Amino acid sequence: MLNRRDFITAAVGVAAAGGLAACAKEDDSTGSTYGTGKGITLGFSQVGSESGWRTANSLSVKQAAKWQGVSLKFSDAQQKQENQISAIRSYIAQKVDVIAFSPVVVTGWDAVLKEAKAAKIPVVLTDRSVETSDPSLYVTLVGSDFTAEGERAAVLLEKVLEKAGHKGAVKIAQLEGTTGAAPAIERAKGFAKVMKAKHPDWKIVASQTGDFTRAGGKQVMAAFLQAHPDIDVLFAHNDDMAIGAIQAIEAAGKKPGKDILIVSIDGVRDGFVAMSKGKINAIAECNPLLGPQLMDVVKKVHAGESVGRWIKTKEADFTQEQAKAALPKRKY
Ligand code: GZL
Repeated sequence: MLNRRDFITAAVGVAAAGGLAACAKEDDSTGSTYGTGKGITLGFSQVGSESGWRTANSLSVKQAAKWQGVSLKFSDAQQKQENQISAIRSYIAQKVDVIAFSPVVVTGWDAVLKEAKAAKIPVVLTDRSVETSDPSLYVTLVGSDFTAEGERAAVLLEKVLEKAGHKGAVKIAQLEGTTGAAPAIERAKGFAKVMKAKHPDWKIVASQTGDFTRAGGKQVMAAFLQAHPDIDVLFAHNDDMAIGAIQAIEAAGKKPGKDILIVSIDGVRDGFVAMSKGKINAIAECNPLLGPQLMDVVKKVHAGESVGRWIKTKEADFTQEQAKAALPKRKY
């Protein structure tokens, strides 16, 4: 039997919990309203689990679906296009209401997207885009501007070089993302555009894919250092490859962030930790928290409402000075 004090404590606890639950129903602080996706079944094919960015992205999609009451069928393709195509075919067979996916590479989707169109199932792209001969094969893309991210990384490198007092030629190694993936193609393009327009003394002396993974970044950076011991800068298409490269740089007896300046893209927690330790000099953020925007689009598409062709995510740039202060507030 509860005594009076315990009873009041318990009652207050229940009321508080109820209150929290009640106020939580109004807003998940991302502007989406609670439970308005009930009755919708979404088939989602995820690239894989190759990076910290991908982990945060998958969690965001799952949490947003739960919050909005969308019934989510989720598959992890282990970075294989054939697995994504199989998953999409399975969603078509299950007659889901909407299909969404993050295409591992840009090409090879027309056939399966035509099957979805024939089955009258709308398709939403998230994160990465596709090249297609028929724009009607998908409704919209919810994701970042990767070319702009490459340009932003180059502008961050300008600041990093100035702060380091670097004079003269700049020898750059580039760790590319997955071959054929939109972020890899477009980040390289954006970076090269700024180089060509403003920096004749910058030269990319080595460039190879590390497949967006830590292991890939470490292995390829070790090879880079063998062939080019005088590299000044590493431009990595994501933090996970940069973190792998840091291990190779330190194994070669060099100081990452000092002997070799590092600029990366993503802004995952471990990237911020490396920046706060002085091992990465700057990061152009690529926001993985696409879940709420995706669910809002899915609801609109299901209701037959029109949506924009490209729903871009908001993101910022961070230098070492900002890293420590920003770290506690990072959501991923
Ligand atoms: C970018 C995303 C990329 C990240 C990597 O939107 O597709 O894939 O930059 C991830 O970390 O593996």
